[in-house]
Amino acid sequence: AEKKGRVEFRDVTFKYPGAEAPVLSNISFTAEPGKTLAIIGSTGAGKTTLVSLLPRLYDVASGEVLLDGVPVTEMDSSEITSRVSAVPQKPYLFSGTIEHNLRFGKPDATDEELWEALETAQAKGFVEEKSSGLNRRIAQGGTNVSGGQRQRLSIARALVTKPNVYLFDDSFSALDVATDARLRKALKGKTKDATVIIVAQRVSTIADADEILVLDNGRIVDRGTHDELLETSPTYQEIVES
Ligand code: DCP
Ligand code: MG
Repeated sequence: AEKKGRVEFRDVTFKYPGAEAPVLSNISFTAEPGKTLAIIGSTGAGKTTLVSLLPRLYDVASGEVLLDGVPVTEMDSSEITSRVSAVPQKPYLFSGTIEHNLRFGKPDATDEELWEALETAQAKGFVEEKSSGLNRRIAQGGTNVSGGQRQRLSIARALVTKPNVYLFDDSFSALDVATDARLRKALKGKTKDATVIIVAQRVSTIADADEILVLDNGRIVDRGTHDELLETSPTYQEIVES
């Protein structure tokens, strides 16, 4: 069967409600199953806004966002959430056990599936280190775990749902470079059939992506692989050097 999870943005323009100026203009790209698309750009460039349009946190002003050829505006929100897993820039953990937090998107997941997701997300050791294990209590907002642990639990939660599309919004920034690299390697093995879209700050996180979009002031100013952008994109070079 054909792999699912093809994401297409067609000439998308977006304004926040009440705002005058668009924060995204003429955004067009395709992200394919089995591939990793990365988005990089300075703070305020519109990266989070861009990835929020697929799960329809907002709807576009003009243009179209399609999932496997179907405009997301024509899909049920439950269908979108079952097929697209987003790890938000500020991951949200709620008051309850680790198990509750992990099962959020897939209540019937087995313990084995939870542990597998934790292993991929490099969070297995952290959960195993206390005898309460999966029953360990998380405080509202995840305030009793570190930022990096919150990110990894949130990544594990996304993995549990086994979606067609993963959106990682700056999900690796609180991790040290070695953990970041281990996590992405493990992730690659588990997301072979899925479409992976990664928003990143660090070039090292996305250097091996199949395509990188360089976003500046709401527009895609350059696109290509890491090696291509090093040759052709002054904006990318600036990010590399920063
Ligand atoms: N913006 C807004 N209303 C919101 C969210 C954002 O008006 N609810 C504005 C702020 C920025 C622009 O939209 O001018 C783009 O914001 P993003 O959060 O999309 O920017 P990034 O994700 O690229 O920034 P960062 O790297 O800081 O996460
Ligand atoms: Mg952002």
